[in-house]
Amino acid sequence: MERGNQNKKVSAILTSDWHLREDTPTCFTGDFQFEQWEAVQFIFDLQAEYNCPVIHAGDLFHHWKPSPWLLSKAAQFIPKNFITVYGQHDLPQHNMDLVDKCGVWNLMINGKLSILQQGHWGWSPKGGKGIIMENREILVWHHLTYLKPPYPGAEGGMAEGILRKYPQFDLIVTGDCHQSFTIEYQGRRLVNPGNLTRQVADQIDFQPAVYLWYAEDNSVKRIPLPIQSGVISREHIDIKEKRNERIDAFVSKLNDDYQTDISFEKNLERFFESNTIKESVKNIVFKAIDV
Ligand SMILES: [Mn+2]
Repeated sequence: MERGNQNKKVSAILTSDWHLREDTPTCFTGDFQFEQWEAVQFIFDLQAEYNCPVIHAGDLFHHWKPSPWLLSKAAQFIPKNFITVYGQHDLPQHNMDLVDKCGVWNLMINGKLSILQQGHWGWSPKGGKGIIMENREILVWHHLTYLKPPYPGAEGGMAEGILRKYPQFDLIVTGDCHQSFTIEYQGRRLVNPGNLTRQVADQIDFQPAVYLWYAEDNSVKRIPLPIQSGVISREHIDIKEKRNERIDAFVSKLNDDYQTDISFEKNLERFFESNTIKESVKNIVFKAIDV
């Protein structure tokens, strides 16, 4: 089936934040493994159809240490010509010095994917080079990027600001923010593909997607991924909210436009960004909470 634009050549498939996992997210009432592997298979088939690279912007696994079963499944079903960077979820204790312990590393040494030199979580593009594809320079970056801040005081940056700040790149593919969007600025483009599967109740209306990228005019086409309907529940959150008036009162003070799925880990990251904490201390904390 032809999904792309018939008279243009697909140069790459853009995707991010697969967060492959063996357990079922609390909000998910359907068959999560079915949904996850169907999405992976869909991208596998797209890659076979267009015979182009698949560019993934980080967080391949939900936890850096996948079980042997999850690792084998990933090795079996990951699309060919798969290129990624490390997200914080891929890194033991969020530490680049420990990469040889993680699942993504295992897939790399077994030839299932390639890992770019730059663009990992915590990296900054100062003077960095992108990858060149069909005369276009591409930055793949696991960096929180959004159209509006997902929560008050969000680190990272606004998508247009990032495009303006790094004019050397024709295409910037970002990961970390679990929303799906693209913007264009003076012929250059940023794509934040968003996550592969819905793993939090706030994504009840989210349609996961990948983007086909056309180098010739730097355009994209959004391709929705197959999903089951009616399998995301807010019930566990609603019950909690009912039981706790104090939290209710707090939540009602928050701006409705903000996502409320900030994790404890995300809060820690924010704390570390805005305070001067020794690397050795961060490592001990991340190790203690097993990220
Ligand atoms: Mn992520």
